[in-house]
Amino acid sequence: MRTQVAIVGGGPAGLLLSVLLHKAGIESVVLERQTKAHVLGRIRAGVLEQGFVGLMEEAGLADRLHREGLIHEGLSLSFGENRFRLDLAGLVGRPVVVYGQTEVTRDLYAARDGLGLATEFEVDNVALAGLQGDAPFVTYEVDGEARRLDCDFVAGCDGFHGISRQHIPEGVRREFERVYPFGWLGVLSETPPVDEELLYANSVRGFALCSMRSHKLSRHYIQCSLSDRVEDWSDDDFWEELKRRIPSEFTGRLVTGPSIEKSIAPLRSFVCEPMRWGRLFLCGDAAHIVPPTGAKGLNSAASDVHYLNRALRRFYLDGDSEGIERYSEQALARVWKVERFSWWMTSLMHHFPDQSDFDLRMQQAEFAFLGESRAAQEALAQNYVGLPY
Ligand code: FAS
Ligand code: PHB
Repeated sequence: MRTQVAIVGGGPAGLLLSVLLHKAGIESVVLERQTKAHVLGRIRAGVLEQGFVGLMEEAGLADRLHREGLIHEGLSLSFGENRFRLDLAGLVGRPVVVYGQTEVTRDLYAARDGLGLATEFEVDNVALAGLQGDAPFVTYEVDGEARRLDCDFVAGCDGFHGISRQHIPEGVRREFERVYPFGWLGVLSETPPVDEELLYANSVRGFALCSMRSHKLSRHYIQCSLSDRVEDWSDDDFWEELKRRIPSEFTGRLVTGPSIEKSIAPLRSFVCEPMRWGRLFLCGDAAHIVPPTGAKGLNSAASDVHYLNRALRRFYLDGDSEGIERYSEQALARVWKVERFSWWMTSLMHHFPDQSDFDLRMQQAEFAFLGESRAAQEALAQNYVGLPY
């Protein structure tokens, strides 16, 4: 089989790239390790930057997003009983949209099916070859049958645990990582959100986040120990701990209920440089990971897609290779700013097991300054709504 762009990974990055390339008449094939049902069963991100919405509009996929997405013009941040509202729209003139990654992925798969775009599911033993030449190819198996996909370029959109990044030789690849000494225990429940907007809370007991997917579906998180297992937390224990971490003005409004999904996610900051090697381009979690505190994981996958889509269009439509040559430099310039913001917000809003009393005072002083300084709030808002592409 032959195509122009082989896309390894059928998550949001790979799917969005494939639809945008199709819009420009550029062929691609998506190779996905799991079944479609498995991919659609993942509960992950919940907040979209305007840049992401713009890409979905460019792909012609934003109708349901505009119908069902919740426009959020602000959010709350609390430290113990101290709380302030960050007026995103008032500070930087833009909101964010609350619309689950699951729905984004559903819209992307529906669009690809409607366009008749090729996806190979349950692929095994994917390997990349010829990346340093002008005729790369991908080998893989489906039901034990060996297959080969010849292409011009490979987009490695296969996430943190994928194989694409490993095809950049160790002597070429530089990896930067910080693993955080805690995880997030997340619960999805068919209960109304505690407030109209998101609440990020820090307390001496640790971080909590009150988010949502709709006015009837809530998504809550609490910081937990890395040694915790989901089965260690009953629903009641989760709700009681969440109440201890959010301001008392919210606890009375919190509607609890049975979890319909419960999972623990580890937190890490990670970047791989470069994001290109010959005809291979890394995109999304395959190249970088952020702690979800700043709601940037899915959104930084989108900015990579923007740069790669633009680079490949210049190559195929204008015969111009500059976008391809500059992809890694351009993508990384934004990735590192997003990494910094996500690290900063995680450092501010979590209780670190080894933190000293002085560290706690530093967190409290930074939080107090944020509450008083419009300039500090504007900087936070600029990052949260999304830095320019
Ligand atoms: P993905 O990991 O979504 O997709 C990669 C795809 O490649 C997967 O479908 C995988 O099955 C496939 N794949 C892997 N290896 C392969 C191979 N060898 N061959 C073929 N296919 C292969 N971000 C936020 O902004 N907010 C959040 O709250 C949030 N919560 C998260 C919770 C968890 C548990 C995780 C893991 C991530 C979370 N993220 C969150 C980040 C997440 O949303 C990612 O940023 C987003 O999924 C990135 O999309 P992709 O780059 O497409 O990677
Ligand atoms: C979510 O709704 O899952 C969510 C929202 C904001 C974050 C992280 C997760 O920062």
